[in-house]
Amino acid sequence: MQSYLTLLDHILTKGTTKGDRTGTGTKSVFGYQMRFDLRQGFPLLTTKKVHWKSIVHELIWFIRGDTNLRYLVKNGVRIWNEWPFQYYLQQNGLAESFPKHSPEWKSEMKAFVQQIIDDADFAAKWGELGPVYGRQWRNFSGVDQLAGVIESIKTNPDSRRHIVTAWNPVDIPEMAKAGLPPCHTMFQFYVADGHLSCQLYQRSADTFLGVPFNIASYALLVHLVARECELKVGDFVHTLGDAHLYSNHLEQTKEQLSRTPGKLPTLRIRDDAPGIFDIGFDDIELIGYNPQPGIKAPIAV
Ligand code: THF
Repeated sequence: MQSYLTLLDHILTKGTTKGDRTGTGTKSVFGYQMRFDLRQGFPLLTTKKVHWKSIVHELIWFIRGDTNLRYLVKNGVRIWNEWPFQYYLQQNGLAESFPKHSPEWKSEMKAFVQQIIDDADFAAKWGELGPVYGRQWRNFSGVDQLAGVIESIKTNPDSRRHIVTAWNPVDIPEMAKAGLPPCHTMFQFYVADGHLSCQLYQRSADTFLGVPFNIASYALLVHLVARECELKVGDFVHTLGDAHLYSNHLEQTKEQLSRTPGKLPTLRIRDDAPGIFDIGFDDIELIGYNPQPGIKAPIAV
């Protein structure tokens, strides 16, 4: 994970001060690439505790083609709450009464999430994030890209067209309403010497909060697809467009950089686990994850 820490340092020292959609302000660089050899261990950050459970559930949610917040919050995953909640406030003329990140906003969000859990009709109406990742992966205008790419890896491993794209220009306005246009825009698989590699193009990278999740999520996806295709894991190549540190994450970033990385954990998928489309949380096990304490930082909405 040294390459992640090098990226943090690179943005801190070389980044340009740049405004952004959320009004928070960032330090930013454009164009950056990291490579993680998945044979060396599972790339989950050890220099702070990362909420692994959220990563696994979010990926299962994508793989199942689900786009409603309900599955996530029922499983204790909070990372998508802000967007449908903010949309709910706006649509109900409440955005002014609940300034972002204020105590009232936080308690109102708690109530919102509880209602998503308790009330299926409310969840159907307000928990829907629009045609985000899960929809595009499994049903991009009728195309099941994930099943298609797995089939093409199996039948034609040398192909240079093993691509899944979440960037569906027709659907972007609908995604922007309650969710977000995809940050991890497209990915490509590559097979050589019996090993499966994957490269992701991420257009926008919240480097302190989001990127540790994104790296682990795609590493897990490579493991799941490799298992499905009877291949070993190779590299995860992470290519970033606008790689930024929010101005309210700079102190946390320095704290992160003062720490020394530990040994990487390993991933195990149970031998009797079903295929990728039916995989469950308990089929996936992370062994030997001994991170340093978490570092809190506010998410930009
Ligand atoms: N929006 C922004 N601003 N940054 C992102 O990284 C991001 N994502 C997804 C969609 N929109 C985004 C959501 N991914 C956290 C982590 C990943 C997220 C969103 C939020 C987060 O807050 N993590 C905290 C707490 C985790 C917890 O325990 O619940 C952390 O400390 O890691 C990029 O894909």
